[in-house]
Amino acid sequence: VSVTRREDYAPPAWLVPHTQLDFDLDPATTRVTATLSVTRNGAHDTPLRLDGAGQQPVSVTVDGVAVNDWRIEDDQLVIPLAGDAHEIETVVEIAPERNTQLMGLYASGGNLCTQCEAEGFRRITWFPDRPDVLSRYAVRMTADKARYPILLANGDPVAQGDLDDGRHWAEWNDPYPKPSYLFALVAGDLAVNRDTFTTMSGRTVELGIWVRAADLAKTEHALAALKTSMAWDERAYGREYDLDVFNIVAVDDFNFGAMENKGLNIFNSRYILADPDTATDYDYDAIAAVVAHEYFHNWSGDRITCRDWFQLSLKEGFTVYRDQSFSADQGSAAVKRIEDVRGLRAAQFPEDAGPLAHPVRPDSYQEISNFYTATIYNKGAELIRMMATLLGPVTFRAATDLYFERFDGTAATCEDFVACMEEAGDVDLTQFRLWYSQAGTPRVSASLTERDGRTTLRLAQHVPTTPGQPDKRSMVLPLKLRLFGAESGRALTDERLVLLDQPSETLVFEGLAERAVLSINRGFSAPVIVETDRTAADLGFLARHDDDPFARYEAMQQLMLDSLVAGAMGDTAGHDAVIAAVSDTLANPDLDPAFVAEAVLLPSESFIGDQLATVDPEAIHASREGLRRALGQRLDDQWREAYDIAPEAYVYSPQAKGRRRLRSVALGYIAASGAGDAATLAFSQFTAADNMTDRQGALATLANSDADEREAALDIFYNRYADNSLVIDKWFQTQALSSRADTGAAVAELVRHPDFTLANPNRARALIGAFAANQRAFNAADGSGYRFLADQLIALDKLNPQTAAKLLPPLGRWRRFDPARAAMMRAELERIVAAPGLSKDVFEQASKSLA
Ligand code: BAL
Ligand code: ZN
Repeated sequence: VSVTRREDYAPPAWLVPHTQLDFDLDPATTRVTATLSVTRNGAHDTPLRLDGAGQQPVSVTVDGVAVNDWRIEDDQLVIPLAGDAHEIETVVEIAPERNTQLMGLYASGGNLCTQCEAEGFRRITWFPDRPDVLSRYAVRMTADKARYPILLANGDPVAQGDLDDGRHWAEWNDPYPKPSYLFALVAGDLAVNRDTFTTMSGRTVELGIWVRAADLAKTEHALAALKTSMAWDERAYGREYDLDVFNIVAVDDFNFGAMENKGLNIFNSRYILADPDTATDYDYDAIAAVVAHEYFHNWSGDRITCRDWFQLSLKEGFTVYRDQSFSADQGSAAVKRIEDVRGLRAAQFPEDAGPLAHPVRPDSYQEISNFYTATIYNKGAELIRMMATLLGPVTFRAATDLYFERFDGTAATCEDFVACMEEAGDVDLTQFRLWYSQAGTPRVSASLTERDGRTTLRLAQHVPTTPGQPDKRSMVLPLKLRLFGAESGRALTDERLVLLDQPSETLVFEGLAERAVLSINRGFSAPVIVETDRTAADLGFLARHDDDPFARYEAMQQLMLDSLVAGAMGDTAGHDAVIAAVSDTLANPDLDPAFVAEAVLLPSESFIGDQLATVDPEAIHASREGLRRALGQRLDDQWREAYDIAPEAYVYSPQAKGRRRLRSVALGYIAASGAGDAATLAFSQFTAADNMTDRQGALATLANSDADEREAALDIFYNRYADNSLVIDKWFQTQALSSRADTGAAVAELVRHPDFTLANPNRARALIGAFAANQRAFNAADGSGYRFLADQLIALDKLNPQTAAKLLPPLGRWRRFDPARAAMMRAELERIVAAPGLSKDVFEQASKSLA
């Protein structure tokens, strides 16, 4: 097994100031001629080493002369060179239509497109395929004009023309030096939605979103989001767009959500295409967030890239923080924060607590594709957020200005970013840097005691051991806190930011007028787990009175969690405190419906599992369903009141979104109550809906039920959207997420459905990925879920290792389960490791999960 280590970083031996690529495009055989101007970097006598992926060069020339003293060593083309500057030309042939990995140049929906991050460019041509080799690219493409009338690449178009044989050509030039992972081209039969954007210095940028002609009407939302993002980045970060054109292309077969190639973003179509009939509010929000994310990468990623892949969070953590801030500005910042924390807890906390835990800046990898993780992205964003909190908004902006100015045009490191924060903020971030090097979610215990008129807050931190990191040091935890009076409900202190940087600390509050209730980690100021000894009464109090919306939500969640965990452990769970708090939240006219919807939603089954020493999926399911039923029955009137708000014609706005969300949560509780009319209500919502949010919300409720309407709704939905693959993904996913006892069997049947294919990553994730996230179904006591996932994963690995490896982590959670389940999960991991021809992607994840 070959391991790449951060400590082994060495600058490139050769630089490539200029790259000319000539593509003779054809799905069966594409001929790529690459002309690299190379210069020796420093005094050494190392030969030129170019990365490839097993392809044989058709020819190699040096300064115009064919040579044959090259050799292939470990997938590298090694060319001895005498001088300090040469021009190297290689010719290779590749087969896009046989590229099922979707890395490099491949075919999707009859078009040709590329995906190069992280190491796909080497599947196109020989090149020093590492992010610190920045080159100016000139690209020429030749292709059949009828089949591929549109030819796009990075940068600006330069020239185009027709050839006699029905083929045509186009040339594009990107004036900005970039690493190979940002290279892109698209050849296809595409229609465009065009607009322009005038930048803050008055330049006009031609915008284009390219899709198949039938999808053109579904591009308005993405185009609007792009313009909003461009203006936002000027305002919030002073960043202006720098080319004359900005193109986005949507493709159906894509491993990532999207890709930030310079001037030519390529998107998974699920993050572009939307209209009210086919996309939910969640989809609309995600499209705006991903469009913004990729656009923001133009500065945090493209203008300043990463020195090596260990620095991935430099661009991803920062860019996620930027897109989260953007989305917060478009609607309710409180609800956005709640959603982001829920996502972090669902994906990153389990990762940080399991066998695949790694620091935000990892120390080693076998396959870099495995490190596009929630830790690099979402925990990385939390690190940026904490630094922004420490510096305050004005200083943080000065620090990012310094970063953009100092490192523009370079390949930088996480350390470079932190040093800018330190310098502009005039703060010492020495200990803060542990956030980059130590894995694991810190735990904070907080307890408040009162004696002789003094209130004492004791804080202690513990960072758990993670693979390869047995001993942890104390970290800097920025905790926003405030005390409230238990009787009056008034704030007893201002909000203060406490930096817990010792194993334990004590804070004393003198002369408080009444007993204090602790509000801590307000706004989720630190990505930690806080354990408090707050009573149900105090949590209920905070759920009603806390002035920080996140803390208020959190108090409600903790109250629910305490009741659900007790229930799962066999205690007779007390539901009363939860029911009272939910009732008061529903009745409070001052609260935003979008916030109410989040606040009254129970924690997921897997999050409940994360609180238990041993996950008992059936007991957790029963506990949660029990509380849902009790809430549904006891608050029936209130759910119906929330549900019966006057129907309104569809509009996408924060307010309308919030009302739809609350209605769908209410419908879920009405169904959970066992009410006889629940299925009728859901089915009539399903048929009457004028938008996908309401339609899918009703379908999900029915999919969980035994009602007769269930099959009818699934059939109607399928037939209505049979030719829309993104909606058919929802059809698969809704069934895979069903809480019914027969979901495992249903999913096993669905893989035989004519529309199911592992070749399309969205489809694979919609059915297999969703099923593995369904805690109860996946962890069926007979091990059938584990066997099923392993079978699918082994099959998918042969087509697309990167996407297969992403589906593996649920099997790696075996330590969290009882011995019988753990043994079955391990057996499947061992079967995967032993599978013939296994990719290094899946091998790394499976072997680390077994260790
Ligand atoms: N760079 C890979 C896709 C993304 O994070 O934008
Ligand atoms: Zn990104």
